[in-house]
Amino acid sequence: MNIISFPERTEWPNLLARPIQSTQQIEAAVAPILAQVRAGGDVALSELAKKFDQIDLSVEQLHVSANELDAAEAQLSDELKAAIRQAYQNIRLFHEKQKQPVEKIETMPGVTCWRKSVGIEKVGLYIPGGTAPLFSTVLMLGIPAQLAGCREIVLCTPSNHPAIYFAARLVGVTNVFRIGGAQAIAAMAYGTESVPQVYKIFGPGNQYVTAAKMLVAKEGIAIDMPAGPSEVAIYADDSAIPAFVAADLLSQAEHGADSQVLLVSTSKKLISSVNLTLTTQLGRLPRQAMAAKALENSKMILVETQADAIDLLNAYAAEHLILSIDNAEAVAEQIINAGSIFLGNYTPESAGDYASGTNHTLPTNGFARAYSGVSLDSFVKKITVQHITPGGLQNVGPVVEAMAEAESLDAHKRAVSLRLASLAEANPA
Ligand code: HSO
Ligand code: ZN
Repeated sequence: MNIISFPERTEWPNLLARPIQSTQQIEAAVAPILAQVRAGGDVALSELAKKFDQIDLSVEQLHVSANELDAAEAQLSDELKAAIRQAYQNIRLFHEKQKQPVEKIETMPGVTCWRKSVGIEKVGLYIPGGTAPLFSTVLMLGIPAQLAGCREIVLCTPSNHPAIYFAARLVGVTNVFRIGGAQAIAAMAYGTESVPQVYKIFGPGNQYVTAAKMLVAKEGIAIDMPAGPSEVAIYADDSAIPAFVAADLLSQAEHGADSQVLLVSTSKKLISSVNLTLTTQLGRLPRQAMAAKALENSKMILVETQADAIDLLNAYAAEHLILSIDNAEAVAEQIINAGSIFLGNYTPESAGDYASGTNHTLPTNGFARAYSGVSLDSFVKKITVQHITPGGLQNVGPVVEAMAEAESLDAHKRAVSLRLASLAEANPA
């Protein structure tokens, strides 16, 4: 892997830049697909399946039947089912604890305000087909949707992998459709004869799927976040175990040729050892071609001090950050930009990808500077509620009157003044 020693701070932006993705061309290719689905509904979906995926799918076959979903269970080993159920429980527990009790706040005597959480009524989950059947993502999106109380959970996937169907059943997906690509996003955004329209769309996908999500977002459909290729940054010192570090780098590199991994260290020795074992481990991977391509975009960076390492990592804002260092928890306190942090030698990112409990849908491409990963919050809206008593209005009313008058909004002021006057009339001093 590319090793860079002691780069100047002025070189950091270049060094940390993600491979550039030109979205314009892709958006131009995707826009007609969206229009076709919007106008043609189910028939368009079956035409597009033929055109792009060379599959004959009648309009009736778009919907995956309950029988097909149930049949998936018998096709999985008991071991895998037990693993999925355990992951389900851990993820559910972690997300369940994100529920916060409603707290009524009296901001002034007689003025009470609170927020209530309401699950987004209809949500759509997209699970890509492609080289890896991401049934773990069904859990990561479906569990918070289920906990949030979303009434309708629609899932589109071009894959018919039984584990995807099994996980869909576990999380209580209402309807599964055999639809992939940008057309799946269009189907959920606009609705068709068989696919219900949803209000928010979640899930990873290729550049076409991402472009489709961005386009429907402009039309007012909410999306989880702009998803880019997977990334991991690892900060390791001499307390790290080189073979573990290499394995973690490869675990993200194998996602795709466009993935990016980064190793940061103050130890030259550690960097050399990781580089050595990386080559050996890479040679043993079934997806080595893809991982090798990703490593071409990747770097090992030697820095002078821990302070440099922390600044660099905050500048990069990794989707995943592994701290394989002595004082990992203390350093984590100084990390201000990252999607998810993994501490110590025995916390591989894979644990978070599948089963420890945290969500694996995380901000990539530097979005961790301002975005959080998917959580229960992503599936709920918070509605504020307030109640003011007559006495409360006498307390807050004059404040509103003064401000409304200064903004030259007389009707606003009068909505208060009328009431205060009527109170004064009923209870003359
Ligand atoms: N690391 C991916 C999630 C994933 N890994 C799914 C394995 N399966 C993005 O966070
Ligand atoms: Zn992963």
